[in-house]
Amino acid sequence: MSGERYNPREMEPKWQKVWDDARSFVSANDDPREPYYVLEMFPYPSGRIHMGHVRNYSMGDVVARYQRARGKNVLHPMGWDAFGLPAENAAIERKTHPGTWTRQNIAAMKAQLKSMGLAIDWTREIATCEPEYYRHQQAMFIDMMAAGLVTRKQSKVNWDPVDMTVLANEQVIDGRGWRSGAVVEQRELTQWFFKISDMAEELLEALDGLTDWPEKVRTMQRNWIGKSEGLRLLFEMVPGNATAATSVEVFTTRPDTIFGASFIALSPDHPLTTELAASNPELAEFIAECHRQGTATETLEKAEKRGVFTGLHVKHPVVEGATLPVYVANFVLMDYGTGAIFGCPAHDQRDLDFARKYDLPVLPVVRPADADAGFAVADEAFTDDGVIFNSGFLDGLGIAEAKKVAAAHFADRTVDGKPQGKVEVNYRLRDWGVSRQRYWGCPIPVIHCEVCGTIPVPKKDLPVVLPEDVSFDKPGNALDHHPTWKHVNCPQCGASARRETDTMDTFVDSSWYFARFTAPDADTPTIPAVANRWLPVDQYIGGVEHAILHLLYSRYFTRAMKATGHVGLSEPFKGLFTQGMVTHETYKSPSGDWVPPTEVLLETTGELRRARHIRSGEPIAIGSVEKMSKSKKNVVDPDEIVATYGADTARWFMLSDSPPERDVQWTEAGVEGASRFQQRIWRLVGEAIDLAKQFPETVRFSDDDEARTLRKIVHRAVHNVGGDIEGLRFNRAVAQIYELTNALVRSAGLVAEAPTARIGALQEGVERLVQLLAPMMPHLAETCWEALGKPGLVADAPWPPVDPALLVDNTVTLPIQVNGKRRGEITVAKGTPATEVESQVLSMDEIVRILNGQAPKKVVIVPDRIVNVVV
Ligand code: ANZ
Ligand code: ZN
Repeated sequence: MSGERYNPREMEPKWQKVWDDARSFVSANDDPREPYYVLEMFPYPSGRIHMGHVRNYSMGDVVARYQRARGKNVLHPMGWDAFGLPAENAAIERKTHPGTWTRQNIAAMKAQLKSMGLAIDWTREIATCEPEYYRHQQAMFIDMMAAGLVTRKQSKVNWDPVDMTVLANEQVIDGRGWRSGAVVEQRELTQWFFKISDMAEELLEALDGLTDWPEKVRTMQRNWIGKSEGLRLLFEMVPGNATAATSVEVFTTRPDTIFGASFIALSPDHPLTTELAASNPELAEFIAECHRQGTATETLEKAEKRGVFTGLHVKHPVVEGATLPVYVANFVLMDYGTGAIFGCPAHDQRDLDFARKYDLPVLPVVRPADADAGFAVADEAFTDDGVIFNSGFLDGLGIAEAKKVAAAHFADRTVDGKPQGKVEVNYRLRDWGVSRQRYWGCPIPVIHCEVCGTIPVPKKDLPVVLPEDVSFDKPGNALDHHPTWKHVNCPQCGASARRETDTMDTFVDSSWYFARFTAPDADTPTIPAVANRWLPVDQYIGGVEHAILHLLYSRYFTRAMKATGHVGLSEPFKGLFTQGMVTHETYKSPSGDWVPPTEVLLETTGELRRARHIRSGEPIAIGSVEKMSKSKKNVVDPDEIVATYGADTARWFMLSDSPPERDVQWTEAGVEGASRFQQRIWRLVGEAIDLAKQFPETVRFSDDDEARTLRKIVHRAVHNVGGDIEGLRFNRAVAQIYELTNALVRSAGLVAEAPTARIGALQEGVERLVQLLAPMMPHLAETCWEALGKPGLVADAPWPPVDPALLVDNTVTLPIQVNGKRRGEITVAKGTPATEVESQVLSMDEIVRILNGQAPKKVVIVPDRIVNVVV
């Protein structure tokens, strides 16, 4: 059989069918084995899988197959994050229904995933766009309303004044509507919210317990939640101001800097601002401008700090007789703290930029410990720790101490009959606005009745199904435009009422799919006992781009499901792994156009690499290595790779080349290397089979030195590969397998020259190698397993046991005496327990022969010294 090339194109579909027919990866909820849940973030059905998916699912698949081999009941499901805007855009462009487009994409991508040979339980497949899924989401929304977890309030949306529609953030390009090109406005709309901010503290604290998450993800979540402890501080208006307001309340985290205050700034949306703007055209114009600028945190941070003086003044709270001017400033947000600040330019960069622009005083009040009283601030605010100065009763204190003293000082004073200062904890985390004015999402199950108010759809009337006959001719929410859908009778009083036409943010869909997988056909959202058995997900794998929102929302939603009785746990993901990206070189033609890798011919002469266009022959410039993206055309299509090299090669390369958390660069040379390795394994297995046929009598297992050396290599590899897979160090597992293969190839050469006892060890080694490969190159492994004449599927074979004696280098060799006569020896790990040594000795060929079926009278073992068998 050696000599034949391994043909993945023939073997891969064959084994995929065998696994399918055997239902190899279907997991039962009542399986008594220990459960293990491995999950990769489910894909959006965009149409085709990309290399990032291949990498992600290859990793999850290794874990799934490995844990199965370890005897676990593995849950490894797949589904589709199937709602969202691209389907509506496609509907507009192609005049198809979003559902048609989505379901076609799902079918295409499913076929692609199947061609990868993933060990997935497809019987649990779910798509979030199907009523069978979203009806349960609607039921939970109603439960959450009843539990007080949902609220309705005013919130800003992007409004396209030409298309007369709300735009999603990604539809606003450079401040303009993506279709109309009109300047987008901010509008207030009543919207649905999940009250996630109520859980800010809990979500923050519980991060400490997520020890199997990358530290960087936990840090990102902490920052997103953004806890800050500070003070609400009242500033008294100077009498005679042109307003009825008698005070302004600010939020500050730095009351220690109060002596350095030089102005007050209000948000453009502060009620006082609104009041003043009524009679101040300059201010009104400024507010309008701020609204055009948008509220995205990013834009605000980058934008120039600007403001308008209101004409008002407040009293300086600690400097007798001094006053501070009141501005309206673009960098003060209405929905944080109190929507007003005091500015201390010397110790806050935004305040400093502002002060320089409007010529306001910059008085330093914190100096570095080693600076003197002449310390000044130029263009950079001083934000480090230091010593308070220029600050009356705070002088000489450290920052932390000064914060406390200042807080106590203001707590004792009153303004407007209230304490001037009140300690307060603030969180940056906002409530989760889930309303979307879109068709292709989960309808919010609510009815608005003029008599009864806003009431949930009775559960018996669920699901609230999206209408099929929709038109996308008009911009905006097709659900709202539908002629009949929203007109219903009130379920309470029967009067004519109106359905809610907002649909849910698609992040809601992905906040509980992992729970639905545990009982995908249940007629309740979950079967709590089943969900509690499977969850939390033991290992979740996905892109770091989801480190904040998706993971935070899932953590919140799991808590909401707990509060409403759908699960019994708070944290959905025990282990989290974020994989790096797949990158590729970029190529550019002389005219400056990006050129896809398939059109580029690479030539290497020595150190020099050059590229030409395959068809035209024109020179191509080799550019930097970038994340694969359509815009730079540096993508490789998984289908083509699978067709050319096979899925195993693609999987192997994705796992082999870099640590999984780092980026991996896709290169032709790398894939070819992986493909050659596949053939090498196949040749080795063929050789081992031929040798076994050639020397059938020497195949027996024997334990001479040579054989033991090889066996040590084999057992160490089994041990290490298992450990590396458990630690998700796939590239190291791959490296171990390469080494093992080298050792086995060498050994096969030696055996061929001079058949020795080593042939048994070679045989064992090749079998183990195939088992180690099975999680990574499952098709090749099955083919080899079959060729070796092993029964059943390697996918069902238990992970090979490791002989601990072969892992330790400090072994001892004990002489074996039978009735006082030396009959052989045994090598075991130092300190091997007597019972273990005894059972090994009694199973040795030589001893079995001497005992001739009799049981020994006595076995005396002096640990690490000698074995005496008495018959
Ligand atoms: C005075 C001060 C002096 C401040 C100083 C900082 C440095 P974190 O830690 O993120 O909570 N702030 C308060 N409310 C704001 C709002 N609605 N929009 C924009 N900025 C706001 O930040 C709290 C600090 O951010 C507060 O402390 C306040 O400025 C500002 F040397 O007060 B500080
Ligand atoms: Zn009613």
